[in-house]
Amino acid sequence: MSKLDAERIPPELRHRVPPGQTLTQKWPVLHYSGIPMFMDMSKWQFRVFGEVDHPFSLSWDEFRSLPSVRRTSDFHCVTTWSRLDNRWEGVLFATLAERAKARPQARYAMLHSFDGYYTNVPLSWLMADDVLFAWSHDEKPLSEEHGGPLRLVVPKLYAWKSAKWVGGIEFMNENKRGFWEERGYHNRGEPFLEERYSYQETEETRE
Ligand SMILES: Nc1nc2c(c(=O)[nH]1)N[C@H]1C(S)=C(S)[C@@H](COP(=O)(O)O)O[C@H]1N2
Ligand SMILES: [Mo]
Repeated sequence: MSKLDAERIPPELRHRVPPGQTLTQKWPVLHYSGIPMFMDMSKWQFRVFGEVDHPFSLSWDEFRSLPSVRRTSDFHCVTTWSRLDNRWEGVLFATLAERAKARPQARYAMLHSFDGYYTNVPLSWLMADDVLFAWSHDEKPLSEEHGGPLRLVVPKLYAWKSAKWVGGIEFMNENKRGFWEERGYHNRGEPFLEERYSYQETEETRE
């Protein structure tokens, strides 16, 4: 971020804006391919599988009847924009992990989306109280272009970890790389440490 950009950020917000980021009120749309079509929500299914004692699938109605929460959080995209104070409503990742009885040796998850996208996140980050599968943003139903009917939100990692059109969680013993993580992006992606690219990885963040 240039000095001028940094100066445009109001002083009281600066601690919330990671290095190299600028603020936007708009909400840019970014994805690698197209928006998947959900012609028929009666066929939508959310799958929880892998290293769990109790794998399960949920229909849309079943997913919507899980206990839900509201959270307000900031969103940081690696392409250098940040959008503060997004209001989300949905189901905590932890609610699904507890229901699936993730095995003790499961330390990572791959999030799978209906457009073929996938992204990996350590469970220690996903179990945080601000990580949720959201169907609503700023009091409106989540639009298709932003991942509706359902997306993951991981506020403390770069936005490519927040899988849109998400349809499944795979619990894993070992970390595998996701779509962008295989294409030069950082395995972890912590914005305040500016973990943008894979060449910045350390022993700890690569495993
Ligand atoms: N399913 C899916 N999720 C995705 C992506 C994608 O291509 N497919 N792109 C990611 C990237 S790179 C970013 S920056 C954010 C952008 O979210 P937005 O379009 O809602 O701003 O979605 C992430 N989630
Ligand atoms: Mo991105």
